Amino acid sequence: MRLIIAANRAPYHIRKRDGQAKVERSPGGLVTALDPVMKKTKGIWVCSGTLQFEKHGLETPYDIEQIKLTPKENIHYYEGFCNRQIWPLFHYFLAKYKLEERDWEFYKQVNQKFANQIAEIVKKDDKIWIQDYHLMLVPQMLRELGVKNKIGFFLHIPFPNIENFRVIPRRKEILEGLMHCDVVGFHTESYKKHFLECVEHYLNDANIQDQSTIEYKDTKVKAISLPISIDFNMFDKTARSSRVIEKAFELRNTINTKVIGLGVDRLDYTKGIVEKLEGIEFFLDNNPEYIGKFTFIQIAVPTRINILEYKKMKKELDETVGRINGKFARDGWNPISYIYNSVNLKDLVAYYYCSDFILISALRDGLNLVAKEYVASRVNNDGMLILSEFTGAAEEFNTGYSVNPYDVRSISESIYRAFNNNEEEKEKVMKKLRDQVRENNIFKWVDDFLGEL
Ligand code: GDG
Repeated sequence: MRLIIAANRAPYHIRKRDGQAKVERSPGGLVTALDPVMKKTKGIWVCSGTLQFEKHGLETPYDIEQIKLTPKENIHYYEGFCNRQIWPLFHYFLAKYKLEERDWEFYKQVNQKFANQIAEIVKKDDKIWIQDYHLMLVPQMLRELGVKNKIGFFLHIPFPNIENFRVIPRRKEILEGLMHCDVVGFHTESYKKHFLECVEHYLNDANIQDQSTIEYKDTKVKAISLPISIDFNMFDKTARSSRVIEKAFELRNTINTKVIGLGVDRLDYTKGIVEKLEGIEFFLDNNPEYIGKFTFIQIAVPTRINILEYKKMKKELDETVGRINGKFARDGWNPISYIYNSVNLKDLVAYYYCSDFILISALRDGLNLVAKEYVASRVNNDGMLILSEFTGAAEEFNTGYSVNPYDVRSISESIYRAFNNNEEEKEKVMKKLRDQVRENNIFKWVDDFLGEL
């Protein structure tokens, strides 16, 4: 069996170091997970892009078929339909939803380009696995092109309830696009339930059995919930390496406060970074005895920097950090240490390893891989995962420390507990979480999905 993956982003990129170009695997759980299967089956990864591997004399471990997007396609398909329509709406940010009529035509056009490309390369026994909200029309388009292979689809973001989903004028076309898959996967039972509710409401001919199988016209689709995971052993091993332990020690020495808290997020309004910092401010306002005793490190990775909403958010974040640090700073100490950049994997694990707690305050998040990476990096069964109840991961984990990020008091109380909970209790929780992630790792996720397919 050969696997064809279709995803918006490429699994490899070109990195220039000391004047030499090298192929580097793109970060993120999905690529890590699928890379071994792709190498083994000599699969093909279809994505958008114009990376010139051959021109630089570079080889990738398996074929990458890139689809070149025009500037207009980038604006209307990627920035427009994907990131100004689907992204805010599926994350319940109705106020940020911007309907631009033309976006839809470009979304269809790019999905068609993907379908054409796949139809051209697919062979009889291949399985096709389409990733995420960028490509929801591809399954139907493939069938229209006569492709009979097994088709799977996985949605990495939440599937919203009907009251949000109904806002999209093209809601029916989107559902119909997915009806041509054999398997459609979601992170949680709630997302699956929302999807089935929308199917039932908008597709009159759909017949849903056992809350999972949909018969629609002459198609049969199975909806499943299967939360994505991480390469547990890789994080565990990295956290035990001398380079990480040294770096973590160095960080603790430099920071030099009793407690270190951590936040790691893409700079996106869904991640609730400003809300998190306001929670920290509330904590210090109400517990002044902790002033000078803890530092919160926030790593915010730039993304989608061409979209106005993201530019505004960066400005708001800069101002919030400045205001809170200005309010509490003394004798060279600042409550918030803010990194607006991405860090390399070993450094990231060192941050996970050295912090007493991680605070994930997403206002809405499909799953949140950072939660699982933190757990996998806590090789001494210590640390604390404070997790927003609005993440998919919260449906899977019982951390004992959940927060409502809209409520500064809830964030503040969780930080208080990070200082005051007894170590035995924390260890018990962390051990259990580690067992869960170790067992339900990313390789099991891939096996389970392909098994269903
Ligand atoms: C989408 C959904 C769902 C972050 N900073 C650095 C860095 N990262 C890596 C993390 C993690 C990834 O980025 C972020 O994953 P998340 O799951 O937290 O969030 P999204 O990017 O929004 O992902 C999400 C996911 O898809 C998978 O289905 O969980 O809900 O929104 O892997 O480690 N990596 C490095 N340096 C950084 O500074 N190396």
